[in-house]
Amino acid sequence: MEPTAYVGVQEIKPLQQLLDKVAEHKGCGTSGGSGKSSCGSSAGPADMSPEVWEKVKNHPCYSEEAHHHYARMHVAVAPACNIQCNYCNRKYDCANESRPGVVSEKLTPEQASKKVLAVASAIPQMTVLGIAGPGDPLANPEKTFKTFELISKTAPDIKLCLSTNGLTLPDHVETIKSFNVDHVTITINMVDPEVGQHIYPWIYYRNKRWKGIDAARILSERQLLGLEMLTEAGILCKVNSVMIPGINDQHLVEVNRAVKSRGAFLHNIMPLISAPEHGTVFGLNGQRGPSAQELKALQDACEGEMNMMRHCRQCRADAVGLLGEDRSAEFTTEKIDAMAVEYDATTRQAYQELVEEQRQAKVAAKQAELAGLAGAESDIKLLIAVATKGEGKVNEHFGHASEFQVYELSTAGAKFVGHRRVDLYCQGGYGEEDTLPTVIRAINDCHAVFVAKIGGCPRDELKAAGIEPVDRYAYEFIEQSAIAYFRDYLAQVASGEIVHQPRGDADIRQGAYIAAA
Ligand code: CLF
Ligand code: SF4
Repeated sequence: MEPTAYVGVQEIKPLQQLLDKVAEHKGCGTSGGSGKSSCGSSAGPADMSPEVWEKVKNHPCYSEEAHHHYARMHVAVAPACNIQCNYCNRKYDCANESRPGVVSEKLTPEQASKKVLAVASAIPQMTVLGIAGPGDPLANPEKTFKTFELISKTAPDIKLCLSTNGLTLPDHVETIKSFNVDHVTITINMVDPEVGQHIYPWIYYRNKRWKGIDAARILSERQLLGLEMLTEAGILCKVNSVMIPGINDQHLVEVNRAVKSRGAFLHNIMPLISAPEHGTVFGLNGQRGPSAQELKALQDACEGEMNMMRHCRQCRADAVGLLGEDRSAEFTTEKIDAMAVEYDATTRQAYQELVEEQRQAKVAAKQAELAGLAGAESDIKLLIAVATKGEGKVNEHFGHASEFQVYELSTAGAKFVGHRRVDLYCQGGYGEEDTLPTVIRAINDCHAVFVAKIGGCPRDELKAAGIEPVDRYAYEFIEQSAIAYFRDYLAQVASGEIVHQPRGDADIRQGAYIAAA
């Protein structure tokens, strides 16, 4: 039986230290009510040049807004790695872009190419192919670039994306350019070798194994050089950082500053996922991951400096589908071998045009609702959790949700600030009594949960925990509904009908990441 106590934000000492650091950090704010705080990965065409918007507008990782509508896929063609991270166990996929404990089916470039065509035909909103493991793509350059070569010939409308630890990145920038890879992610967890030595026990570089501070220094220099070279070449760079409380959590503010000054487009701070059963150094020595509010505080801290990604799902090296859904099991090698694959770019384009229409309707609905908040004055901010299966709508039942999307509501509007994985409450048509407390703990910092439908029992328990179940916006757009809810909430506070109370902290459900794998 897990404990049911909720952790108040004020009870977490490291979080307070982090907030102090934030206050010192010039340019950072906790994303005030200016509305400009939306310059996170939810940024739109008004926030960037037309060329950049063209690159990000249907990339589900580079645009939060796009991730409700467009899908990505990974092909696991890169098994080897040239460094060791303390949060990684080589039995599993690279934890720099995947949650630990997940094993992907390895493919040859030829198998990968066929898989991409099969997925692109079945999922016309799949716009991006990424290579993110299971080891480091640039420690396997032949396989990685061969895969890009095959796909750029057969499916030129698909964007190519790459994720690396950065050690050999400077050696490959020219090749990356030559394949028109527009998006590269580098995992940078530190810019100070003193910090780095606690994350990386060794690297293998220029035919030699380096350890400790030397290893961390070389890695950091190579990562930052690679970043500079890529941004100079006009390639959009995202930096991933794993937040490891007590090791690099406060330092990530400096990492943020360093990568921003070198032209990174987006910073994705992800929680450490660490459990003894993963067999990693951190898992075995009891290193904890951050709480939901610790993660959010750090992301807020860095947001004044640059675009922050908050919708990363730490997906598998063979992930397929919208972020947050996992359709990889539909596309195993065995199944693909049995498929007759026909790549039809015209049908894909027609489908994507429909997606764009829906997307524009969503944006228009949000803007119209936002007008109703104009002139409202209040410091109140609150979080809501939303059950959704895509399209930017409240369209999932409470019991069927494997994650909740979290929005922060303020007079600036509704802003996506994260997601929480949960175990399914409804199993085989019945509510799982044991699961409900874990779901509640995952959204414990939220004032309300928006759902398409909810049963009587979870409704009562949520209310008892102080979370309002809201089903009156079923199948409506999320942001429009959230703004309408917030307007009502402010009115109720103003009339004295309710008293605004801050909520506590919430869990990042580590176990659920594994269960969903
Ligand atoms: Fe894949 Fe990464 Fe490209 Fe996206 S994932 S290589 S940038 S296409 Fe996206 Fe997945 Fe997070 Fe990565 S949600 S783990 S950030
Ligand atoms: Fe593991 Fe990825 Fe780190 Fe390599 S770079 S050790 S595969 S987490």
